[in-house]
Amino acid sequence: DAVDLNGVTIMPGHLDRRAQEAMLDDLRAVAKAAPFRQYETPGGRQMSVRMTAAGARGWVTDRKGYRYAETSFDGSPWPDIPASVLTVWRQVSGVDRDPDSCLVNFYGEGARMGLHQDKDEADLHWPVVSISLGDDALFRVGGVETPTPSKSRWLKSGDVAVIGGAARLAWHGIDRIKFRSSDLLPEGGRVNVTLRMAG
Ligand code: MD3
Ligand code: FE
Repeated sequence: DAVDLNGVTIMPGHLDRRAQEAMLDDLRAVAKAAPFRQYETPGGRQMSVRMTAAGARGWVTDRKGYRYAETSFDGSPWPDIPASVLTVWRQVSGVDRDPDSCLVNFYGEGARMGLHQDKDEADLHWPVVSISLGDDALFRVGGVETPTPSKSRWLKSGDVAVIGGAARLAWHGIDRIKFRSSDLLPEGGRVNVTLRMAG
């Protein structure tokens, strides 16, 4: 059953093992066309998470700033959002328009994502859908005004989260992953897919 964490709705085990494997295959094809990269923040720090994207727009960052780009780093359009991923959005988002942006995050050993707010999207009323694959990750959600106080929960492979309403602007991050806690990725690590309406 669904779990609420400061307004974020988590659906543990939404995807069974077969669906996780099929989605991972689709995401490997995305990463073949648009390879994972370690982006630089505007402040000049390298992120520990590796990223790529699918859809009309992909979130990127470099010294110039955070933004949505219509092309990947080699100048070509991002690959299409896989059908397996769109299916989850249609099941859980509660809206009848498909997302234009699919960010794919890869967490290797030691990768983390500091507390932040997602506000680079043009219209913040649309929900965000997040899908976790692979290793367990300690997810943290704070408030909308301040990062603390916060609540945390381990996200596991196959868990899906829907973020809408007031929680859309909540501070959140990934404290750490439990490397090799899942055998979904033979090489270890965690893949997170976030679906958004960016444009
Ligand atoms: C809560 N990704 O890519 S997904 C991100 O697991 C990001 O890779 C994390 O935060 C990850 O921006 C967390 C769950 C999530 C996504 C968006 C949110 C939680 C959110 C937006 C607002 C509040
Ligand atoms: Fe985020």
